[in-house]
Amino acid sequence: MTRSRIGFFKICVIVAALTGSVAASAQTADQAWLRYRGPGGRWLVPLRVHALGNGPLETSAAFELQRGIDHLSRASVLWRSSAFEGETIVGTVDEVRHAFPNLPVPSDLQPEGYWLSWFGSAGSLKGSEDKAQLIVAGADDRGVLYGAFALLRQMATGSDLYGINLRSHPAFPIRWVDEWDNPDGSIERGYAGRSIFFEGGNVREDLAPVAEYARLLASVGINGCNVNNVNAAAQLIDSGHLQQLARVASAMRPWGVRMALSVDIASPQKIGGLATFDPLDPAVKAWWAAKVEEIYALIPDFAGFTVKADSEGQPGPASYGRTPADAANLLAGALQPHGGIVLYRAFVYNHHADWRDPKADRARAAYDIFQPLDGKFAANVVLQIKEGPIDFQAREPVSPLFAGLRETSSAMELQVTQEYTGQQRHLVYLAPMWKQVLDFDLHVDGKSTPVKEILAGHAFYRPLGGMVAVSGVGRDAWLGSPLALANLYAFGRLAWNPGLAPDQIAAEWTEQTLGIDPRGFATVQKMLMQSWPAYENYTGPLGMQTLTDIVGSHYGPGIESSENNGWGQWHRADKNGVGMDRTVATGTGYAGQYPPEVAKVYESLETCPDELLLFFHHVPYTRRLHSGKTVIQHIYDSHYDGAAQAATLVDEWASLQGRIEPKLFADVAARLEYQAGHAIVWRDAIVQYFFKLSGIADEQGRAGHYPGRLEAEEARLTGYKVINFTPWEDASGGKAVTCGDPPEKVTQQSCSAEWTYSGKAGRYNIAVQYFDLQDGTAHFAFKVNGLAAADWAADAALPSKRPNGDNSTRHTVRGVELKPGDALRVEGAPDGADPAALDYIEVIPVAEKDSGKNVN
Ligand code: GCW
Repeated sequence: MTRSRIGFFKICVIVAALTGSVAASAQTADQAWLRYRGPGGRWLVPLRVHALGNGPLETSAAFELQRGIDHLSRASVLWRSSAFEGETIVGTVDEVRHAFPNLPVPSDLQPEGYWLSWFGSAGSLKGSEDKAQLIVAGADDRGVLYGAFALLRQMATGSDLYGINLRSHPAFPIRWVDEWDNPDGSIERGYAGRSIFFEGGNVREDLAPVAEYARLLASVGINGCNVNNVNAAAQLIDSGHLQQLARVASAMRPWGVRMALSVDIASPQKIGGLATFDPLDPAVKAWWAAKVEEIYALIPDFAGFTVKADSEGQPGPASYGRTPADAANLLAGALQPHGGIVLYRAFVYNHHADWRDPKADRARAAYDIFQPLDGKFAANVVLQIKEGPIDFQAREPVSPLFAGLRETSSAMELQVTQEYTGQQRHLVYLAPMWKQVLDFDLHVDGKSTPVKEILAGHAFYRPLGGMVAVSGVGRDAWLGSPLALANLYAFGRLAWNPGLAPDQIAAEWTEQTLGIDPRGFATVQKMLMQSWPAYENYTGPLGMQTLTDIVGSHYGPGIESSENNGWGQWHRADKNGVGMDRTVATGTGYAGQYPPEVAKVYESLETCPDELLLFFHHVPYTRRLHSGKTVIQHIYDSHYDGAAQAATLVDEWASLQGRIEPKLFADVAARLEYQAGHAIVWRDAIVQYFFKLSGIADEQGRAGHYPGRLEAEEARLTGYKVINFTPWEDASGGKAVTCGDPPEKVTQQSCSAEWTYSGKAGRYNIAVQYFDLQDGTAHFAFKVNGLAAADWAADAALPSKRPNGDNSTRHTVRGVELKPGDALRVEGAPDGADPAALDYIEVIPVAEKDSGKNVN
């Protein structure tokens, strides 16, 4: 039925009273995508919700539907008339069949699946037999809940429900999020404030945000949440903490989200008083069996354990010469009688590898360790494998281990929390990356074998499998940045249906979250889709990985930090070439871990795709890519392109002004402006680094030339001292100036840098590149001929206590009139341990139509 036809009916009617009240929590799911604001159109839905059963999940489903319908009906132009009677009916397929024996209720819905169906006319008259019935039927309790959310999603994205007949079920049984929260309330690699679960060593009193989080998770079909860091604190499973954790499980239970815990495999020794944690020791086995009994007595629907062992300093079975299978099976044996599972992480590697050894290769580790154990794991063990063989880089090939396990279930681990992808300060929509991984064809036995088919258990007939995202939500607006929530949303949607297209998911999320008109959400959808390619371009293209500080923040540029150490994220750049030789013929042999069809493609320089060339091959800078460019030229170009793309995001968002809530608009605008500035930091660091190392000129003459740039170290300085920078490439020309020396408290009142302008008279934007350190709020002022043109506070929370690429920040003073001879001056007032360090200023002509771009 078309929307215009709807107008012929006297429609929609009864706004039933809400059956409950929204949790009194400051942090709610409504602040993410469950806003139920609607597309503003007209649709048809019976407003009265009727639940057939009274189980807790069904009650949540009915409550949520009623709440959503109520909100949406207020937001939309609905036709109301008391003449329309109908109901939205919620129940399991059994309940629906029982209540409506004549309806063609499907008998073959898959677990957790649902069926949405409309019966009756669109606008039946009061008293007529032909009442409209919109059925939300679930295969089971969870299916009911997911069906209710699916219906709400249809409504919120403007779908016509009249005549709907929709069935759906999840592709994978395991759809979990992992939180890396510590008992003290901090979150490993979290960028959104403190934990919603823990504080001060204990579970928090206020768990309302946990319930709201579970609601958010349920809305996209996520059914498990592992609540503590995989670098697990053993005490969390002592009896006192388990009592507390039972409250967390209860908070999530109404939304069908089962709680899981990360465990320290040395717990029997650390908290159990045993002399050993040897997985084959009978006393250890008995300890775990009793511990698991205790857990299930408190949390009957406990989902299971996640295990990080023998990895990055965590204890593991290797201490006793035992295998990961021994450790996993020990826990699996304890959990099995209760229906629990073990997610054993394949992220096991030697972080003291010998970087001088050309055969050493961290990428090989997971396959080398776990593939030989295939078939040795208990049925309720799932290997949790990071999507790539290294560690959530801007781009990696798919882990070959997915193809190497035929008798072991596997789940793919990925990160919503943007550890190596901009830490939520950069907009990077990751669904396109995940989709590539899910669709990647591993060609097992010469047959088409997309990763998603392996995870679904179809490829090797496995009973378990799925997707797990390290989520990193915190108390700061869930993920800190509003647009970053698109990643959490997309994760859930892909874990439900890996066949969905990332741009479609982006549109869905945008429409529900921002509720803007079609032109508006097309803009946001486009921005999201541009963001990962842009980030890859200005950080680490050609499969070099994210060229960040890998021993510290994992945030700003730090190209050499990955070399000369045992962590194994090597790119092996030297004066002649770059890339890691992972071929079978001359390298580490990693390429040979793939099935032959795939191995062949990566092994050969001729066929290896450009985007992964340097992951598999060490090549001279002058090697020509398939694109026709040399490697070095591609490095230069991609960084300039990436920074320009980041600047485009600023413009695109600006075009939405007035059509988005002002607060949200301003928040995102500031973040994108920051990102555009930081993309320039990345661009310049990598370009100047490779320019110096290779000595090869940029065909476009940009490397080493920065029009309009005035270096702080060349200014007339008062108080400021010139410093040699570490790493050198993170400051323009390798030098900056600082007003005192962090991290000790700086005592200087203020310093200044002054230049005499010698360019043409005109109107300019002045970019001031400074370093915004954590502990203290330095202040800056920009003056022309002694007159203040701008001042601002350096109050951002960025990583690192020293000036470097993590905290190099750009502030643009717009529309300044200049003439030759003008004195341009930056004054920096340090505060705390922030020495108001300064890199340069850049005088950028205002284009005829000032686009607000920050690039030169
Ligand atoms: O990416 C690395 C992170 C660690 C993390 C580890 C892991 C929990 O830098 O912080 O530790 O991976 O996945 O275990």
